[in-house]
Amino acid sequence: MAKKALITGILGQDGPYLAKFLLKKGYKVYGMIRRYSMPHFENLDFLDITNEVEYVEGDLNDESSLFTAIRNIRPEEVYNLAAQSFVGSSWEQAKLTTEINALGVLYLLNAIKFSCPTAKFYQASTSEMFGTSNTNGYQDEDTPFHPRSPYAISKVYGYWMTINFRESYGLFSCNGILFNHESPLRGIQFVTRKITDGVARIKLGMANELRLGNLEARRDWGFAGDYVEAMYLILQQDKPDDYLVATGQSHSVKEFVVAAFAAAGVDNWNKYVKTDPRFLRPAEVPDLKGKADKAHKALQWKPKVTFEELVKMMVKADIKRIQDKKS
Ligand code: NAP
Ligand code: G4F
Repeated sequence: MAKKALITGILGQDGPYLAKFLLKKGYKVYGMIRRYSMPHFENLDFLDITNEVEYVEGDLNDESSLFTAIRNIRPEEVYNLAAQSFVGSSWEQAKLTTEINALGVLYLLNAIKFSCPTAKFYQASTSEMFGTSNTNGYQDEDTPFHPRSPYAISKVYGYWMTINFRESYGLFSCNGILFNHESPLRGIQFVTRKITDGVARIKLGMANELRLGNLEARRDWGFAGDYVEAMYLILQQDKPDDYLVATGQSHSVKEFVVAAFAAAGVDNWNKYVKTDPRFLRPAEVPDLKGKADKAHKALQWKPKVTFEELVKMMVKADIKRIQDKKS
């Protein structure tokens, strides 16, 4: 019998990459979707797996929908990827962000505890929890948290609740503390995709400027397709535990911009890029760079796609996407 995995957040960036990876491994994949006014399966279509996933209705804010889904499916593995994941919106929508990202984790853990306690649970935790904190210029599993946004604070709650269910009830519940990971499926609001989409439009003569916020912020950017493999590996270990997943290299937003313009073959990037205070945050996380030694050793996980390859992949995909729409 095929193993069953339930993925929340199936329509986002990571959900489709993880689903594709698990389908290749022979899993039956269930994807949780909330009620939508307009269907949006583009990311699953992009990976050609829309019809291979079985969909279940549910919302992290609706406890009973989670109980029903867990009770009916009885999955071996649950990957909780659903979230209000955009840091920038979390100041304006702090309550909603907290309800989904914090309480949603509690509801899902409770559903597992009461309806299928053998299910292994993966929580999508984040490097944002570190905020301004670092250990000799890096963050690792021992670096204390200093969350700087309602988003990061909500994720700290989910992180500790995941550990608490492990320690209190013996659940196989684990955190992946993932640093920024990107792809052609990245939401358009996030800075990498905003840049590659903007550069593609400039290249094709459809725009003549790109407005951004803090160009000096630094992130440890990896490829989402590599990072979902780490999620899977975390749940295959003998004991539940928490792991940091990162490339170990950081680049500034400006460096990403320069690389994206170069990938598109457009000169003079600073002619097009304007800084705009609308995109500055009330409290910034200036520099994230992860030390993933534990994941390298215990999971035998290493990222494959380099920063330069990632930027090129995203720029190429955005140029193609726009050209395909025009034709
Ligand atoms: P994403 O593209 O924003 O996808 C999140 C998904 O969650 C969306 O499909 C969304 O559904 C769904 N969702 C939101 N609220 C929900 C609710 N109340 N009930 C059910 N589903 C809901 O995020 P991602 O980049 O794939 O990231 C996956 C997870 O990893 C998130 O939890 C994120 O916080 C975390 N994370 C991401 C990164 C990163 O760099 N990407 C790094 C660390 C951690 P709709 O499509 O209906 O809006
Ligand atoms: O792409 P971002 O919006 O991602 P951020 O805030 O790092 O969060 C992402 O990664 C986290 C992991 O560390 C996830 F947990 C989270 O769910 C999400 O996936 O912004 C990256 C940086 C920030 O410092 C921001 O201030 O880029 C800076 N930035 C500069 N100009 C901008 C812009 N960000 C956005 N979104 N838009 C701008 O115009």
